[in-house]
Amino acid sequence: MEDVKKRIDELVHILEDANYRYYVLAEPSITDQEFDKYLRELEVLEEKYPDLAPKNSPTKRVGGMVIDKFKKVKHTIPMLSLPDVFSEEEIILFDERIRKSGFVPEYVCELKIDGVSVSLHYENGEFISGATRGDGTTGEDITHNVQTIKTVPFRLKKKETIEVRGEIYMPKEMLVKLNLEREKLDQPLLQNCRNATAGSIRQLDSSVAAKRNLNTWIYHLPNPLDYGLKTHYEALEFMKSLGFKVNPCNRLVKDIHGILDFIHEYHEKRNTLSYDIDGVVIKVNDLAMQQSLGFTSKYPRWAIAYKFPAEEVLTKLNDIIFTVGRTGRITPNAVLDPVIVMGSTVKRATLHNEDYILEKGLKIGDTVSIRKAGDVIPEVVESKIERRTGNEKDFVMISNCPICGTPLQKKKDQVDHYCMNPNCPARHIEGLVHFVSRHAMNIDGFGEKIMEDFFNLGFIRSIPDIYQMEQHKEDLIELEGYGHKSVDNLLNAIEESKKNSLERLLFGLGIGGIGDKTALMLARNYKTMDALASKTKEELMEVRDIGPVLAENIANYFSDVDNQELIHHLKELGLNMKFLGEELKSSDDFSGKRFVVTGTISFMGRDEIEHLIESYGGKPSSSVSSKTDVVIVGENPGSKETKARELGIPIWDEEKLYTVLKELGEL
Ligand code: 3B9
Repeated sequence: MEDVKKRIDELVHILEDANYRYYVLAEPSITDQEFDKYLRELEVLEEKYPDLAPKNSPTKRVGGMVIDKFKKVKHTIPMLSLPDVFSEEEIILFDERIRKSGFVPEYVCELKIDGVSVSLHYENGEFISGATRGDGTTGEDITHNVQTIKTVPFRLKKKETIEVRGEIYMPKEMLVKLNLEREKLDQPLLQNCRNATAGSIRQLDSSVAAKRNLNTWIYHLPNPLDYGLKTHYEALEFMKSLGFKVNPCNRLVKDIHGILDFIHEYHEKRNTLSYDIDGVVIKVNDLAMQQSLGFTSKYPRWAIAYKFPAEEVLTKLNDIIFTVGRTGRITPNAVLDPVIVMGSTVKRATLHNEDYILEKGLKIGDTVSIRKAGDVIPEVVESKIERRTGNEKDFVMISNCPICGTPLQKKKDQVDHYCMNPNCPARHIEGLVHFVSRHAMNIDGFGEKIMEDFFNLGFIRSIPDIYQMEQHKEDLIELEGYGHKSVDNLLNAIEESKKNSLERLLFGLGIGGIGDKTALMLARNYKTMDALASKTKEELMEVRDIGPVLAENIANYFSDVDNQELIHHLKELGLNMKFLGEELKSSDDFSGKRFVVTGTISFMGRDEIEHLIESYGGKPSSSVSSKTDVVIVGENPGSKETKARELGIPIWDEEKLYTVLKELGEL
């Protein structure tokens, strides 16, 4: 037992040290394989001897902890924010005001990270808790999510009892990745790193934050005098020496010139940083000086935040083109000479609707300014009227649908135009989107937006067109947002989808009344498309669960010549038309995990839940033990819930289960 305890301590030490060297110092000391080996050894020991598992174990960093609500945390020392200034004049005034009080200050310049403020507490060098700023007085306990951030030390290099504050942020690269995923799933894009960070740490389940690659910069020590420190810069150095990630760009400067140099330097370097900054923070270095300058009702008098102006670049508005959404809504889009704004190329920008364009008075041929104020989505700000040559053309809203020619309509008191033709081919977008969607052909990287683009460009107007996209490869690469790699990936995914089992194709065709479950049942029963297509209504009705309406729909569908041709065409294009056996679905939430369901779940029967868990490769079981990964708790749960809480096993309430199943498209 003593040996085990010693080994656990040793492993914790090795892993945390490796973590620190890798993530904080960026000087890896062991290989990933070694790290994984030690981590697994520790996991095994902790599983076998749960009583010996340390509270702050590196195994906690992988996430999986679920809380049922955010606890409020009162900040003993308030968490203040900073007054914003937008010009260099205001910084000069700030400096003058301080010097007029009789001080000769030195300043510390820091970067203003576009993230979320956090307070971290340690006791005897051990990580205890993390909280958001909230309103400055009261924040929320986000310990479970903070634990997953690799740069937050679990053990300090000295056994201090201490609070430090800083910023949690998401690297720019991660936001891009996340938005690519969200685009595929047709979820709204995250506007900036701050929103993405806030969304990640406001999750009850820490597995989300664990996957978001969150990071920290620590910049404030609330009780510097307790550690004999005299300046803010010393406080930064001290926090660094304890193992915190302190930004290496921080700079001690002598005077206003040093401040302005720093601002200019980082305005330039801004796009080369791996994280988003929205400005620079300037603080009086001397703590005694800070103290005598004091506070206004809201802010310290010894610090300000200079905000960078939003980057605007000029380019030419070559055209305004219209796209039709699957609801018939018409959207005007600016076609621009490609320009780089905040590090990414912009060729198109949405102009929302007619009013938006008229309010801005945009003309085709105008030089326009484009802004991406730390945000992801580019915006046309205004026309540069002084650059007009007289050759610009007025913008005229179209009056007919660009796809079917039907006169457009504007709904009362609304700004958007609609094509109201229910048979407008643009409406087919819906069917096409359904065909490629996750539960149908599951073509990775093919969201609604992309389908709308391809439809409007005329590349895809029917299902077979999807399988003839190769011929548009070069055109696609030319388009905004579809690089070589993403086009290759998409074409590969399309090719792969040909191999899908019959039920996916059946569901994808959108035959009235055939949901994914019915499609699976039909595929299981008839094995091939031809067998199904040859059945009469009466024959179909012999199968359990197929009623007269559904049977008729199916028989009608296959007797329609157009549909027969479609299926023939798809066969020629190489699509599989056979049932390939039961498919195992997968999900990080379920796969390989042991579940216990207890109590009554209002929206689903116990059997059905257990069946779903199994279909995702999870294992339902009836009793709670240390091997249980998740306990799903419904109404009147009883002793299993108590046991789960005692063992610290993650608990999903109805709401959590609902969210997970909803995300998987099971509800
Ligand atoms: C109570 C960087 C940011 C930042 C401070 C920052 C945001 C805020 C701040 C922190 N980036 N630095 N610094 N790089 N985004 C300077 C406002 N300081 C405080 O929150 C703070 C709080 C203080 C002093 C400072 O003293 C009091 C003690 C008791 C009552 C009232 C004040």
